[in-house]
Amino acid sequence: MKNYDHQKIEKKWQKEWEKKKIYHALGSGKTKKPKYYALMEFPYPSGDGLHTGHVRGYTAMDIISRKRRMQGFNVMYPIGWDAFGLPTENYAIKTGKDPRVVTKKNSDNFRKQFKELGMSFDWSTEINTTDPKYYKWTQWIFLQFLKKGLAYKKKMEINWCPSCKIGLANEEVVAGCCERCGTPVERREKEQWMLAITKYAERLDKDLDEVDFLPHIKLAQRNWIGKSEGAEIEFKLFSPRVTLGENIKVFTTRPDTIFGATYLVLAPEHPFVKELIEKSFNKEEALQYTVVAKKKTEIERTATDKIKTGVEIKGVRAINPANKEEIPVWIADYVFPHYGTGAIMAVPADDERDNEFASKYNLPIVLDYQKAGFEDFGKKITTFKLRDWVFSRQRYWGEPIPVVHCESCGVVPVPEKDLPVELPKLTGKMKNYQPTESGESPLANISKWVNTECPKCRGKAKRETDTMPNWAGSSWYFLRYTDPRNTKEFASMKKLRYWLGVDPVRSRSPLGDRSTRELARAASNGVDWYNGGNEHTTLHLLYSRFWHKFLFDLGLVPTHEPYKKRTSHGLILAEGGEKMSKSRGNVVNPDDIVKRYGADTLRLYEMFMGPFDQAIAWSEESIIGPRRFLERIWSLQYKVRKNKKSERELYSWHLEKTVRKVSDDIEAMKFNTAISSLMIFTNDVANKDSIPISRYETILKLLSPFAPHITEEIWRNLGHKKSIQLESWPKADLSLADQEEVTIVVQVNGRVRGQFKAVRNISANEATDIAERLPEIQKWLEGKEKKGIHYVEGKLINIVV
Ligand code: ANZ
Ligand code: ZN
Repeated sequence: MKNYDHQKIEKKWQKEWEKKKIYHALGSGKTKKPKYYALMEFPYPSGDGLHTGHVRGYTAMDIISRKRRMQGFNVMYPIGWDAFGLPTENYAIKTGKDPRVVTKKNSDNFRKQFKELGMSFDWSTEINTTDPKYYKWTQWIFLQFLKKGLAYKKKMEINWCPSCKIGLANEEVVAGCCERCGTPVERREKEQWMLAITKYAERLDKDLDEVDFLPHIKLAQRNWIGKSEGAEIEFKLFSPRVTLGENIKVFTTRPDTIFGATYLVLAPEHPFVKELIEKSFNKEEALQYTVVAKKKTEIERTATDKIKTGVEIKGVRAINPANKEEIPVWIADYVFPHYGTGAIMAVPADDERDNEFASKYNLPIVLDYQKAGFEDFGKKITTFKLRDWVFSRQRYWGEPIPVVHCESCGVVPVPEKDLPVELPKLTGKMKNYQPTESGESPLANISKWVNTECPKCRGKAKRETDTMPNWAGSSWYFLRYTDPRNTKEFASMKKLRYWLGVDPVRSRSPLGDRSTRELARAASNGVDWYNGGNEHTTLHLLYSRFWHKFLFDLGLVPTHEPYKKRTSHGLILAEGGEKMSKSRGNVVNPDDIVKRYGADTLRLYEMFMGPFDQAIAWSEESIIGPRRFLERIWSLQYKVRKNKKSERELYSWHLEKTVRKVSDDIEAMKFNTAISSLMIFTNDVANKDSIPISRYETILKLLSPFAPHITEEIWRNLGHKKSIQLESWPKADLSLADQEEVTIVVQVNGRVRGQFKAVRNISANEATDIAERLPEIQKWLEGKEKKGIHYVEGKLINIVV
């Protein structure tokens, strides 16, 4: 009996699989198998290497992919590197290295690690967002946004991290601090490139109905988009000194409360504020308030525990259109400039925020007011919390925004034939480039690169020095995988159609009157299954849906949603339940585990450690369980009985139930319970002196997506010439699975008089029939009148006489 030598086995099969290209996805027309596109978010190749947290999500999609191949699909499970971004740039600056060199080294390491984990990636489609051949198309897509007026420049108050020296999107600010380094964020005004994602808000919200995302993912997207339906109501303004021309529009979701509106509130940033203050009696005081309020971050303003502040615009009044009463007008920072109309009618009787404010400033609270009909005042409007996307970064390591600024022509897009606009190589003193104090990109200092010629008038022009945010390359990468080496288009429609399926909305007519939504659900469209981190539920997921819809509108992609199904996994925490981080020094490197226990054990452990969607703490001690299980599987090969004795013995209800359970649990991402059912079955047979080969082979097949190396080795030891992964997935014989044999106890008048064996799901009638025929029962029934039957399924039957 040979020992289970994981190091030897794993290296051997990884080499063999690569040589035989068994994970290569075939193109359209090359196979009759149905396609399956399985995707896991591509990693940022950091200097720390892949950690055990990464392994969880990739292993999960690897299991799905391997099962799908065995189910007869042509599977693509691709991988690449989302490699632009700050950590690499900061590290490069610190060490004086070129970020390209750093990126190459890091991604080489990630690749090696992934291979050692036995991931069934199709390496022929590997991509890297920092490759100019890739970001050429990221820039090209940006130019399409520009052409359609969806990319624009705007002076913006931005969140500024004084430590990273970078502008942050709202999404990158967590509790008032920089998401990356934790430094408190400041406000700064800067010209920024923006992408008009709000133009797609309605569709991004509505089309969630059509996709199969986990409920909490849909909810998070909906909350982020923040669609709200209500009414816009106009209030006339007047002041004793002047007549005011324009009315104030307020947004309310409760027009029925208008009779209870006792004052108006404007956001400090409301466009009327400046002029109204001019006309007020308390100019100084009001002005002072707006200056202070505008300095606060949004986080400070939204904090619910904070004491509300505001100032009245004295001398300016409004008329409540419902009861024609004169009401005061205030400025307060609990009203936000970018939501609704930036102004509200305050109903302190029914709105908590208004109530708190009114109590503080002694404003009237009318409790008993008349309710209006919802339709009586109002123009119906819809508003969204979603804002346009700040698309500029003032850093080196990102895609250059492909426009030039010409002295006479203004902003001119770089002609498509001149793409990519490559980042300048770092030579000489540029090697020590730093983000600038002024907030300009370090690219601004590279005059040779910046100074260029206007493509329109050939006059002097300067290149845009802002680069794109690190969310750009990931907004369309799943499209590039389908056609990664295309130099003419970001991906050909033919390949996109094959891998994403055809959009049901476009091809709806032949199916007559079925609703679009129904069709969309029924049709195969988009990436079949996309798994990723919960932290990307609102940003990356929404951004990529937005880009995809935009490309759909241009006729460049075949579906209007990119992902058919989206799931997410919980984090792996360090031992003791803390977050794994380099600074805490508690990061577990998978390389050590792979060396000591093997990739199969690590994969199995990570899938077994707890429910997939929940955060779970690493525990070195617990790895031993999965390792022992694999050793048991290994030793069973020496107990195999090859001569098939009888059909009855070959199949058992327990095996069939295990097949069914593992198959179903993988689909539901209940990997932990799938594994435990395999363990239970194995324990069951391990106690016997031999195992029929067909049962053993079924177990190996079920285990192979989880532990591909050991199962492959044993499979070949059993004499098979081809890979176990080319076998088909076991099908449960459901009739057998239901035929578990149980012992049914027979009682007469509540006393046990006998028993018999039957299948668990035997009906009450059948059970009665058998019970009454048993000789040991018959003697208790003879000559007596039957009064009733009590049957407990699969357990007990009581005959009352
Ligand atoms: C009167 C009222 C009475 C309101 C009542 C609520 C309850 P959602 O549901 O989140 O969309 N509001 C409107 N614009 C605002 C802004 N820019 N900043 C802060 N608050 C604003 O919230 C809509 C409600 O939030 C609106 O309905 C408005 O207050 C307030 F018993 O109007 B309501
Ligand atoms: Zn010009």
